[in-house]
Amino acid sequence: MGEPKIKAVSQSMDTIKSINPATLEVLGEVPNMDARQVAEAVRAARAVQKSWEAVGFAKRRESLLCVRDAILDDIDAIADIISKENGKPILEAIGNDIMPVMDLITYFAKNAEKLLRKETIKLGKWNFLGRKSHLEFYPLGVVGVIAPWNFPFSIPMGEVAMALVVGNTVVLKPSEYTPLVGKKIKDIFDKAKFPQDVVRLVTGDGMTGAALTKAGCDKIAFTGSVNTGKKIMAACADTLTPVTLELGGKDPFIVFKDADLDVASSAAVWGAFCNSGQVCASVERVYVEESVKDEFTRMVVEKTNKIRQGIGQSSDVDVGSMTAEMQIKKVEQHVEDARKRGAKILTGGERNRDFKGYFYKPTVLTGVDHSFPIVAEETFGPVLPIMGFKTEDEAVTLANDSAYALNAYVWSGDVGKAKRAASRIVAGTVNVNESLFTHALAQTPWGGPKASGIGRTHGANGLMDLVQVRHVHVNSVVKKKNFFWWYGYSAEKVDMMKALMTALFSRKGGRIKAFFKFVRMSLGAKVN
Ligand code: TXE
Repeated sequence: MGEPKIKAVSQSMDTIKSINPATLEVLGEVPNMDARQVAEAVRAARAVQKSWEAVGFAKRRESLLCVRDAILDDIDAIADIISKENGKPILEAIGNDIMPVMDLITYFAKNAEKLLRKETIKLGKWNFLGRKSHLEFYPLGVVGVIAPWNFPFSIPMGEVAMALVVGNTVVLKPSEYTPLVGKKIKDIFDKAKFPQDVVRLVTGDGMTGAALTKAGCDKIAFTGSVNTGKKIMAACADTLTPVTLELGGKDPFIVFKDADLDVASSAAVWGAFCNSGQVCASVERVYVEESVKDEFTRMVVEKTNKIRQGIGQSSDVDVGSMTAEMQIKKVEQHVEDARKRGAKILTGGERNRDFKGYFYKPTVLTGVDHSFPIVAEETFGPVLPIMGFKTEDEAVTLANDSAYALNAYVWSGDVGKAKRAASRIVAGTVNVNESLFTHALAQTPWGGPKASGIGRTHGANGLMDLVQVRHVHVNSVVKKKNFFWWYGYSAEKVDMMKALMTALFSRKGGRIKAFFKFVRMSLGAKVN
């Protein structure tokens, strides 16, 4: 029996098999849905959107708290399928996938209404002319969520919950590598007694995702690779469908010599190898001040060698398997390339053959620079390249020398210095004396510039990405003279406009005189 086929290149397959990447056992299968099925799901989600919007914040809040209850009631089964389908240790399934969702639901259930409260705009001098403006926020409609496999629960659940709380309905397309977690998400909404079709699930491969981008959604929220992000943006351009794209990172980790090296080295090890390095916020490039580089590297290697690798469902395992064969192959290519070009592999550097599945040994290497793919491209695996720097300027320059800009880390005993460096790094998030973590904060925005994508998920900024803005402008003095710029154009009116410009903007004097000229002329202005 050959290896189960887990990713379709075309939709010749009716079903997709889900496998356990640690054991290569088949876990189940799901339909590989086509464009017709996807369009039906979007139509159904659209049909109930207005009624979901109309129930209001209080009812939606209560519904989401029922989702939270349903998760808590089923925590072991949810963690088990996350761990089995993705390969990560059970503690990470609970701590990094489920826990952030519980917190996110709690935060947005409580705060979404407040964050989207009607907002008055100060109009300055125009207020005196009786004008007032305010902003209202209302749902986009149907949001299509296209999800990855690295955090198969927390990424889609977070996006789905945020889209729902503001009154959108959702069509979710989980990754073809983790479709059973997608099914579990749908079960949770069913158990929480969500109205039918408010959350629809479409399972399948990239073709199913592509169909969703063409099915008339009002937004596509995507997390995944740069290449697919570009395809999605191009597909959405046709219908001017807005996109939020979270496309990963190549996060720098700067260690100044005054950092607590023991804590910083543990932070680097955890940040690089958590989830087998398949994290968009992974520590992917470490820069250490030269005078402490050897000591720091020694600590990192020592700690890496203590990591216990194994099947994720045992509770005493630190690093599980990777999720997909294509991903472990990418890691092998990057490490082999580095080895051939003279990099020093200090530990790891190969698959862990003690297991049947996709296990790669946590790997630490030096002797690399920015010309190596392992430093320049997103490896998305358990590798930790360490380089040196001499000055703060050099550290910042190295950190900024990347196609990506999602997230960065600065470690120093001098928080002022670390904050100064942080403010010079181009990134969506810069962490001082921290590792991973902030994706789990519902309150803070997630996303970054350059190849890391467009828009934000999480936080007030993320919520704004899921609503439309309506500007309402009210004129409370309805007199014709108040609209002197309307028809009835004349040479006097041109003069009057010029007087107004001088009165408002001149820096050369004559503003008061111009103002009175304007008032005098406006009294005689005629409007048709
Ligand atoms: O991603 P894809 P893959 C990066 C990481 C990894 C690489 C490839 O570097 O090595 O991406 O992973 C759906 N229209 N990240 O191949 O293809 C697909 O079915 C619409 C970073 O898994 O981007 C899946 O649901 N949808 C990342 C989702 O897109 C399409 C997390 C992601 O798949 C589609 C994961 C199409 N044409 C991987 N083609 C992060 N940002 O954290 C595919 N899909």
